[in-house]
Amino acid sequence: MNKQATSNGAAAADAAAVAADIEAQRRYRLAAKSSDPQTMYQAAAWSVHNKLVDAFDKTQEYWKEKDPKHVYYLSAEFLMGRTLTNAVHNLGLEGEYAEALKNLGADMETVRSQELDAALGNGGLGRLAACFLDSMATLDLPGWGYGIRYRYGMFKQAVKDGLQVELPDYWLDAGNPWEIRRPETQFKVGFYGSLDGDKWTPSEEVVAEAYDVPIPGYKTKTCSTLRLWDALPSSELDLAAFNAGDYVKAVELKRKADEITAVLYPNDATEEGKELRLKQQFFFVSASLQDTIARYLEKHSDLSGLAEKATFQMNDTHPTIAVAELMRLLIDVHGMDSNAAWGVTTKALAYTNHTVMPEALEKWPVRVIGKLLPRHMQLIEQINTQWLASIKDHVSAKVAKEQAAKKAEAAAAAVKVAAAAASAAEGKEAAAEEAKAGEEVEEVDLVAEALKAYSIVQENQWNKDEMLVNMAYLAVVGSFAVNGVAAIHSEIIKTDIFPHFVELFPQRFQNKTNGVTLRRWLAYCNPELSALITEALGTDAWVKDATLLAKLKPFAENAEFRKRWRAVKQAKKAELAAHIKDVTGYEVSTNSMFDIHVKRIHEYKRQFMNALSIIHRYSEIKAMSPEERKKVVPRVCVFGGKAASAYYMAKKIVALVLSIAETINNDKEVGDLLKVVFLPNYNVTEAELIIPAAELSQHISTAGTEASGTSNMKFALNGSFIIGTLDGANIEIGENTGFENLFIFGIKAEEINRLREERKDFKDYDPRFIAALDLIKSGAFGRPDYFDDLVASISDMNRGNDWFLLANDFASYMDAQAEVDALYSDQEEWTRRSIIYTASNGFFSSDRTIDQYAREIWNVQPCAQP
Ligand code: 9GP
Repeated sequence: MNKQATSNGAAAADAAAVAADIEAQRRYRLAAKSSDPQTMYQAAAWSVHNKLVDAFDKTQEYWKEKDPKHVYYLSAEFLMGRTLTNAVHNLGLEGEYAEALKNLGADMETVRSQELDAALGNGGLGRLAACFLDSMATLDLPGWGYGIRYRYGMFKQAVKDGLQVELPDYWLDAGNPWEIRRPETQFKVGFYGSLDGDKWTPSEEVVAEAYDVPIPGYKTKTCSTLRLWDALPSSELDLAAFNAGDYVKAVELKRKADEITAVLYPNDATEEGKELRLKQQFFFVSASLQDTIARYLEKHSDLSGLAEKATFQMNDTHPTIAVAELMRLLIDVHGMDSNAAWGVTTKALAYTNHTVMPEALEKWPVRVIGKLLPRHMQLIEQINTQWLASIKDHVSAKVAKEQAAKKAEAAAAAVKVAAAAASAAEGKEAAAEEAKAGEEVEEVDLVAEALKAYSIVQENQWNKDEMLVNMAYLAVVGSFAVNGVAAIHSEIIKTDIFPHFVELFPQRFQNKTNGVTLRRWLAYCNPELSALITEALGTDAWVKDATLLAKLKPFAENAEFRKRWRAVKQAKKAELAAHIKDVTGYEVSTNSMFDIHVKRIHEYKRQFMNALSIIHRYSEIKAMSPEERKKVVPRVCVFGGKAASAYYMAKKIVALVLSIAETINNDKEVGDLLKVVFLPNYNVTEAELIIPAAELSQHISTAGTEASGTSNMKFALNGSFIIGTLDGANIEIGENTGFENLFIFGIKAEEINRLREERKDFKDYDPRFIAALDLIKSGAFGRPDYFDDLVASISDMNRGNDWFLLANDFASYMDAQAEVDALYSDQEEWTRRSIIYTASNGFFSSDRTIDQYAREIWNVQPCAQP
């Protein structure tokens, strides 16, 4: 991929032009005299920015002229990470920029490390959205992302006194060269107020202002956009209040607007928090819909054909207020009648479900929606009423059928009773009559009762006085397509989350297995491995056509190739080891196996189970003789991930990992046989360093709980083994790689309900599991009281009761770990299979995923400039 800039005259001239451009940016845009790395980064970034603007304008002009159908990806999260490397590579200018910076006395690596991550996301959901944007542009698909320009994004995680602390992430502090402010693109968004019939008069208003983040495709002229909204007050200052000396009131509007775009996922435990989250969701959805409608109307006279030109993909439930907002815009603003509006809405919206975890299947209290968005609550009630009316016949028939079956059963029983009675004839008649009377009364209630399971507006099961809007149900009713993100997940949502809807329209439900962009997650983050792959295949075409990776398979049998493959892994491990030393002070040996567990910290992801297995390993090593210790496969166990600030147990898990690291790493007897590291502030940039260095990666969620996972794909593509459960995309990775190459353990998804019912007594747990818990309780890792609740959550019937079934899986997890050690001892075989991982998983390119979305859901065609 690397163009040989220096050996090629034209490229050298280009490098000179790039250098002149970088200089001009430094001198005139930044007015800087110094050449420190931050200044050079800014200058280089602004220079790339200009090239992106050119590409962006040409693409958008072309699309405007051709008027192709677009997809609009509505997402509360976009976890973009850094941009510089990605942009120069996608533009094909990496050689020129590296050379130009060198000529200016700077170095690309130092310069690029100055960039702060755009962490406008939490985890897999947000990073998936970012990968999708890259693939849409690369495939020349007319598509935009729409989201919020959070000023602080996700918090910055630090460690203090062995605990996670959350710090604000000032990612915009030094300015952001990757965005274009669009003061000419503004829309008003209203909240609260009153309803007169169906006429809504909001009492608060903010202005949404657009910022475009250009998204260059790889080896194409296409450059699309991620449009992020900032909130401005409808008037900067209340001058009357200011003059009257009420300064707080004078700036109140500004404060309220600022609040909307301050942080991702404000804590919604309080009523105010809930309102703010809904406000954020409505804010970006309304602005995005108004924006697309305005652009559509530049070319078309009315909105009846909107769905032929636009699909809005709702990423999880966060943007699902779009169902009501699109209806409102069509009816109230554009004068469409409500039936026609419903037709357009349900043809334009599609919904992706990303989880079965209740916390992300949002349910907003009717009270909160009614107060913040009274017109939308009215529309949701109307949608629900009509929806329930439309299915009443179906539900009645279903109830009648069920009743008939029961009746037949009851009649048979009644006959038996009657036969036994003294007067058979009398008894029979009386029993039959009795059964009939009972059923008639019951049937009426039964239909109403059965309809509740389909209702968008539902009673809160914990508080009978509160009614909730089930946003996922609203999304399913308001969309033409609903999809899950891995094969198993798409089945689980059909059976467990939306069974009533599947029964009505099975064809609406689909699967789109996730993917990741091979540009960022292999080509750019692992240039050494990339170069080796390109050399072996004789082409870099695999960066765009991931199926070509399969041609690597024969190289797994080549000893010389394996040696080079191992050397690359060793180099990446050395980079990570240096980083670990920098950040934590711990020295780790690159002769150890690098065993990585990085993802959001959550009980279902079971970092706790990994921690317990490490405690067991530690105890085992301690108990060994020096001879036995020689046989131990040394490991460096690396953890990374943020615990949501209000997630009590997750924060304890972080603390536990930090505590065991402290004890084990300082135990001289154990030395290099076992090291434990918690790398703080796991983000995209950290992942780009960690993943290429991994030899084993952990994806050990309780089966049925992880929708897909996407880091498993990134690890596999970088030749890392997977130890994991039969969950999410692990299953499809197993199908592609061969299950014999994965370390699979644990229960199956279909077993979890039964096992939750049948949980054992603590004393019957695996003794190694009990011993590990005992060691925590004994204070061997410090603060025994602090971990009390965490330990209780998996060992106390009354306090958590091991909901995620760690105890059930522990023994087979330990067996799988033993297999890992055995295979690692055979480095030739280990390397052979590592190559097989990379060669087998081209399927998980997000280009494949997006191509499927485009063809099977969006009906959007590529539109490339000639
Ligand atoms: O937890 C899922 C993860 O399994 C999946 O890979 C990712 C992208 O589809 O979405 C995550 N879901 C969320 O973060 C919230 O629904």
